[in-house]
This record gives sequence, C-alpha cells and structure tokens, in this order.
Amino acid sequence: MADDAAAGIHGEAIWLDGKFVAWDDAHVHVLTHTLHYGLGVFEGIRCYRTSDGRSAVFRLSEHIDRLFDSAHINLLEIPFSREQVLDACLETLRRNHLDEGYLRPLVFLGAGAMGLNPGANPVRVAVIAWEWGAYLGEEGMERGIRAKVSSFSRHHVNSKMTKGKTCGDYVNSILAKREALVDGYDEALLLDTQGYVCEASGENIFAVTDGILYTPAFGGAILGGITRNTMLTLAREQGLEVKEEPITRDMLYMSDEVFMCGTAAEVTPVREIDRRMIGNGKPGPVTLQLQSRYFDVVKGADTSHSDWYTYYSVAPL
Ligand code: PPE
Repeated sequence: MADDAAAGIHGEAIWLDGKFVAWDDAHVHVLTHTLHYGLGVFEGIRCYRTSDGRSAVFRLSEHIDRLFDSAHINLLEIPFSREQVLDACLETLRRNHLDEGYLRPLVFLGAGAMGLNPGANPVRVAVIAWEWGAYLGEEGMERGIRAKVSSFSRHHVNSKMTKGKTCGDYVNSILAKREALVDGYDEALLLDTQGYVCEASGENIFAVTDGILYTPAFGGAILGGITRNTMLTLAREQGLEVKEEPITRDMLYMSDEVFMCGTAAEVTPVREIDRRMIGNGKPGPVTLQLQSRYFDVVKGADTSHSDWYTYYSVAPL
C-alpha cells in the first residue's frame, strides 16, 4: 500500500479477526464505524532481543489486561479471550520474523449501522507488528528533548474517560504534537482542565527535585502507563522517594530533572520546557540511572523482574 510504504512500514502478515491475512490484503470497508467516530481501543507493546539471545515481549500480560480494560470502559466486547489475543501477538511477531519490534493490537467497530448507536456492529480485532526505533529520536534519547506546554488541555475525566487507550483520544494528542513541532519543539506537554501537569502527547511525565521523584497521580486524567508503573517500581527499588501528586508547570521549570516515558518513547530526558532550561540542560543523574536500568531490564541484562518477559522465538529467514 502506498501510504504504508511511504511510512516505511511493511511486513508479511496481519492477524485480523482470528486469522492471518497477507499484509497488503488487510483492508477494511470505508463504513468501518471507528473510522467515522473514533470508538476503538488499542495497545502499544515493545519486544526486545535479550542478552541471552532470546526475544521477549515486555509486560505483555499487563498490556493485554489494559486492552480489555479499555474495551470494557468503552462498552466494547472483544470476541476473543485474553489468551487468544496474547497468542495472536506472539504469532504475529513470528510470522513477521521480528525478533525485536512493536506490537499494535487494535479493537475497532466494523461496518454495519451508521450513527451513534453501534450496538449491532461487529467488534473486530487486528494485531500488527513492525520495527520501531527511538520514538523521539536517537539524539533526544541521549541529549534530551525540548518540550512545549500545549495550548490544548488533556481531556477532562468526564468529557470522555482517560484510563482507556481509546482511538479518538488521540485527536487531542495529534493536535498538541503538531502544534509543538510547528513551533519548533520535539514534544507537547498537556495540562489537565484544572491547569495541572498531566502527560505528554504519548508519554507520562516525571520530575526530580532534591532527589525526590514526582509524577501526577493515577487518579488524575493520565493514561495509567505501564512504563510509568515500571519506572515507579524501579525507582522504589533503588530507594528513591516517590511522590504521586499534583504538579504545576512552574514546578517542572524549577525541577532538577524531567523525563518522559512510554512504551514507544522508552525513557527520554527533557532538557528544556517553554524556553526554560531544566537543571543544567543535560540529562541528570537520576534520569540517567533510571534510563539505563530500564534498558537493562527490558533487554534482559537485569533479570530481577523475570515475570515481565514473555519469551518467543522467530524462525530464521
Ligand atoms: N500517555 C499517553 C497519552 C500514551 O499514548 C502513552 C503510550 C503513555 C502515556 C504511556 O503508556 P505506556 O506505553 O503504557 O507506558 N503511547 C503509545 C502510543 C504511541 C504512538 O505514537 O502510537 C506507546 O508508547 O506505545
């Protein structure tokens, strides 16, 4: 497909509604309900080649659980079991010969009725996999990125809910991201409707001040990031004091360190926000330590969390 080719994404096979179809045959009808109204849910999952030569999906069962939670929140009944979707993820990696990469399970409403009562439309499921490098760039990963507080607020918790990874939510993320890029920044930071720091367009946010790690609480308008949970776990293990509480934008400006994290973005330092340098403008010691521990853990150099891996193998081409 021309669009996919332009994006550099192409593979062998896509799992669609219970069976594999060739990559170029994974079409949907233009009456696909989600295409019109955005009610669908998805996941983003990474897998890594580990130190011992095997490949492992990172925190697969937590991502599958969140996919089902997202569907539940949105009254979408997935016509497959958790186990079936989990197996589909592993088989999609094998069929596409990916010993490292990114998985995208997508639950969407198919064609049928139009209008805002999609009760009878089929709930469809796809699993796609591709290679994905550093989401915010290699340079950003090493030197830190420049972020801008967006003119767009994150969704209010009751305008639409915020704990599901819902397709339509990403209009808000795309508006914020494009605004940030057009204005010469790398990423957008969104405040909630009360004005407190919420999250970035596709990442959760952390700040370090006087050795204490701060991040907005799960009970706010944030997505409950699985990487966020990993960082909190690793930070506590390293004896860091962690505070999940409201953060203002000026608290970020005054922080010693700021970083963002997410499955795609992994752990990316922030060196500047709104033309204010963060700390000395370089990734700080706490960020660097957590970033390196994160990569050790996901790549299996540090196996202290062996329950976070689902190993799989890919036949050589
Ligand atoms: N907040 C948002 C809004 C978000 O989209 C993500 C993930 C996170 C936080 C971090 O969540 P987690 O991955 O569980 O740590 N964003 C996904 C989609 C990125 C995309 O461009 O597509 C991702 O990182 O996979």
